[in-house]
Formats: sequence, structure tokens, C-alpha cells
Amino acid sequence: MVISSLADGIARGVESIGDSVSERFFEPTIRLGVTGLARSGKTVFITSLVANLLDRGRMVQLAAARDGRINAAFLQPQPDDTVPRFDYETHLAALTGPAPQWPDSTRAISELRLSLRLAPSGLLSGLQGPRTVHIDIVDYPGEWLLDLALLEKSYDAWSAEVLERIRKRGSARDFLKRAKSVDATAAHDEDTAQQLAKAFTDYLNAARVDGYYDCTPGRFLLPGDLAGSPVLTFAPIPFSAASQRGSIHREMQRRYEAYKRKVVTPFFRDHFARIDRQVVLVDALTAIHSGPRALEDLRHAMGDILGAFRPGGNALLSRFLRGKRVEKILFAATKADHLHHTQHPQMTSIIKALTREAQDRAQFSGAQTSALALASLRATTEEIRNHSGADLPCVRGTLLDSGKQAAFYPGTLPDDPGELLGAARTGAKDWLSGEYQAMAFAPAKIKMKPGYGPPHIRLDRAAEFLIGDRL
Ligand SMILES: Nc1nc2c(ncn2[C@@H]2O[C@H](COP(=O)(O)OP(=O)(O)O)[C@@H](O)[C@H]2O)c(=O)[nH]1
Ligand SMILES: [Mg+2]
Repeated sequence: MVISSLADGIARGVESIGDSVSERFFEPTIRLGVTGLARSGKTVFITSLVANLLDRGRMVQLAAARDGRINAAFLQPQPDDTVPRFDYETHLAALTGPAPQWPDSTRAISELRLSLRLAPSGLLSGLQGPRTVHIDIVDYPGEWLLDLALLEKSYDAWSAEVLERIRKRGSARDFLKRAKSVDATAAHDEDTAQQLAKAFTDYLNAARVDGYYDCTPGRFLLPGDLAGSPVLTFAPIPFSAASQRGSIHREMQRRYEAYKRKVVTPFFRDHFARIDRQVVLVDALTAIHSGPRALEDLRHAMGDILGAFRPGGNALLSRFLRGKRVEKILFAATKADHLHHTQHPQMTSIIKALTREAQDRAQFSGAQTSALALASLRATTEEIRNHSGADLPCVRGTLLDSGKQAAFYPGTLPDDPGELLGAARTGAKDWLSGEYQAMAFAPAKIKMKPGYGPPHIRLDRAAEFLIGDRL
């Protein structure tokens, strides 16, 4: 419709003016949290979701868009002045430019307000004018949710637990050597503290590369503007005797408590506690490609992440929430364009199985949950290729490293996700049946059509679940 696209165009230009007076009165706001571990696809998801809500040609499964009830969509200034704005324009330009690139990885929380002007609906539609719904999209690292477990743990308990857990990890060897050689009762000196913290951070980064997901404190990996500050300059160290004031142990303890108070608590109180709807993105394919141990580790991390959504699971968090809770949680396996669509049901079963416990808990407490496999930005096309007499469902795309076109058969996911998760749980070294091939595609060159956002898979279904009932 000409009028609506015109309104769209104008409205998008006036972001800086805003509509802050009427906004305070009765304009409903949905706070949509987008989280997931590093590289799970948060930035691409938000960028494509926003682009596809601005231009809704590919959003047929979003009922309000299909039925033409969204008159206009526009970006507005966000309500939180101290949170960085999600850099939508830069990310979109990277993804859809003439030489498309994946966006740079982001390392902190950010926010974007998208407003939808909706045609009146329902019984009173004759009496109402158009109404506006604001969607505040909040992007934050899933690693930060893992820190929730720290809130109720003392430094000594945390320290002992971490040292035990990483005892046998090759990537922790250097750090452990250093930690063991420290006399925890000696007088604190900043040099030692910094060296320990650096060795510990190096270990966390290496562990992450090795496919471990249990890498807390979360801000060590994603320090943002806290890099180098004392709240991030501590590490677990072995100790035995009660420590003295001024000792290394006492100072580590103090910084750990400061980290909880100044970093973890404000995030849960000021951001997490205000979320209405949540999408948790999971890159299950990469974990499967990495092998059973990575998948088992991912399952653990998901359990910990989702523990944050269990009401009453943490006394401090309950206090911040004051009875409020997340109404809907979507678990989404990302990058489904790495698989031919005939394998998407298996992918969905895997994500369901991975988040099973958490889903049961959420349902029990009244939050509605759902799981699906999606691609925020489709980088491949499908084709059937004949290989030694068998038809293999493949995907074709541009390889990230060489820039060459190639068709891939990623391997067959089992119908029963238990086959993979069971092997992972029992500590198998390799997958019994079949290899899963890792691959990295560059974003495809897109010819953007007016009225259409970038191509995706099931992003519209995700939107319908997350916000459809409020439009
Ligand atoms: N093929 C494909 N790759 C994706 C998709 N979404 C994300 N990726 C890949 O995953 C990487 C990490 O995505 P990003 O959104 O930056 O993750 P974040 O760290 O969670 O914000 C990207 O650089 C892409 O390589 C998708 O929909 N399709
Ligand atoms: Mg990101």
C-alpha cells in the first residue's frame, strides 16, 4: 500500500524526534531479550528480525503482517540512556552490502527500539484509532547468565569448584601451575594479581576455543569497558588456612565479591529483571560438529543459562523480579541454512532435547516455551546431488575462507536426538554413526527488493511466537 510505505519512509527518518510524550501514556512496550552464547547468532538475528519487521514481505507467518494490520514500522530512540544502541545500520550494511560480510562480534549489552503502528482490531476497532506497540530488543551475552550461579557462592567455594573442574584440562595447565605456586597468605601485590588474572583469562579464552562453554566469570571473556579494572583482576587460587588482612587471598576474595556486587547484580536487577519475552539462540550444529564432549558441555551450559529463568531458583533474583516473570521463551537452533530442510525436524528435536529440563521447568512456572530451527539470514540454497547412486540433500553456498561456491552434505542427523545426547552424556570420544561436517558460508549476495527484508528461514514464526499475540 502506497500510504503505509510512505509513512514508513518518513517515520524512519525522524528517529531523533521521537514521540516521548504520548509514549508515556499507555503505549504498550514489549521488552524482548535476545541471548545465547558467543557466536550463537544474536547480532545476525536482531539485524535480520528488524529488517524483516521494517519490510515485511517475507513475514507471512507473522499474522499481523500477513493480514496487513501493521501500518508502519520505525526505529525510535530507546528508553535506556546508558545502554549502547544496537548498531543496526552498520550490521545491516555489512550483511547486505555488495561484498556481504558477517558483522563484527559484539561483546556487551545493547538495545534497539522498534515501534509498530497497528490498525485497530477487535470489537472496539470502530472506536479506536491506530495504536503503537514498542518493541525494545535487548541483546546480551548468554555468558552473563552463567554468572547467576556466582551470586550465592562464596569466593572459597567458587575457587575450589573451578580448580577441581579444570584440573585435567590441557588449556588450563599454565594457569594451574601459576595458581599453585602462589602463596595465598602472602601480602597482596598487584603484579601477582594481574598475572594470575591474565593467566586465568587466557585459559578461559582457550577453553572457549576448545569448545568448553562453562567459562565464567562471563565478563572475563567479554570485558567491554571493564577490561583491566580490579573487578576483573582476580582468579581462583588454592588456599588452606584462614587468611590475613592484606593477603593475596583476602584481596582476591574482595574483588570476587566486588564483581558480584558491581557487575553481576546490576545486570540482573536493571536489565534481566525487566525482560518480558526471551529468545535463547543455540548454535547446536557447531557443537555437534565439534563432537560429543562439546555437545555435552553445551547441554550443561544451557541448563545453567536457563536456570536464570526458573522463578525462585535464586533468592536475590526473586527479589529483583518481585513476582514478575518472563512470559514466553523461545529456544531457537540457529544457522539452519547449513542443513537441507528435510533435516530441520531432526534439528528441532535436538534443540528440544537439549533444553528439555529447562522447558519443563518453565512450563511448570507458567512461561510458555517453544523450540524451532531457524536461519536469521539464509546463506545457502538447497540441491539434491547424486553420490554413488544415492540422492543426498545438500546445501550450496559461498565458502567463507576461499570465496568459492560449493555444495555440502553435512551428514545425517538421527531421528532420535537421544542418539547424540546419549553418546555425549556417557563421554563418547567420537560419534558412532557418521561424521558431521563443519562448514562456514559467507553471507549470500542479496538483491534487496522493495518491501522485502533479507531472506531467512522461520524468522517469521519466531516473531509470531515472541510478539504476535500483542500485535
Ligand atoms: N549460515 C548462517 N550463518 C550464520 C547465521 N547467523 C549467524 N551465522 C554465523 O554465526 C556467526 C556469529 O553470529 P553473530 O550474530 O555475530 O553471533 P553473536 O556472537 O551471538 O552475536 C556469524 O559470523 C556467521 O558466521 C545464519 O542465519 N546463517
Ligand atoms: Mg553479537
